[in-house]
Amino acid sequence: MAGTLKSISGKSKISIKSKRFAIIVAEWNDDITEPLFEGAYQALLELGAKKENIIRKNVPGSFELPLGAQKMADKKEIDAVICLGCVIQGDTPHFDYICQAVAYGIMKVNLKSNKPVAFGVLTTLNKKQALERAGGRLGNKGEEATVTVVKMLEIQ
Ligand code: RBF
Repeated sequence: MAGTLKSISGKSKISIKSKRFAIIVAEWNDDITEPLFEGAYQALLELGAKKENIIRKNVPGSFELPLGAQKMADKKEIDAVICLGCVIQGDTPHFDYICQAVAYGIMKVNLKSNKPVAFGVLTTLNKKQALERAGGRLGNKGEEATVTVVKMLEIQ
């Protein structure tokens, strides 16, 4: 697990005050991806990022996250990218195709850009499981995606 905000708050080895972040949000299942965005955004602020250094871009669905991430990671001024999406198995026979494509695509952007690109994509069996991970009893995976990129920025 990436760890919680509490686990790195005040202990981070680097300052992210001057770091610039892009958050890419899939519009599909936006009742889930909006709370994921809030979790990721608030965590960045809590860890010291400046509002003016955080940009948000929407993409239609999770399948579009890798291209959205690549466009952002290609920008010199962006230091890290957070991808947020939600694919629900019950809703789509495309589940495996979408999940595999997104995971592989995001991993490729990490390696190609040499910048941290977080996979904050819920892949759940149903809406209830997604809600539990978007600010419910199992935390907020958007927040964890922020913790992940901050930890990766520490690796020089
Ligand atoms: N995008 C998601 O982010 N989550 C989904 O659960 C999801 N289900 C889909 C189900 C079907 C049948 C289709 C055709 C698309 C789905 N998408 C979903 C959208 C997908 O990520 C992408 O935006 C579209 O396929 C257009 O490239």
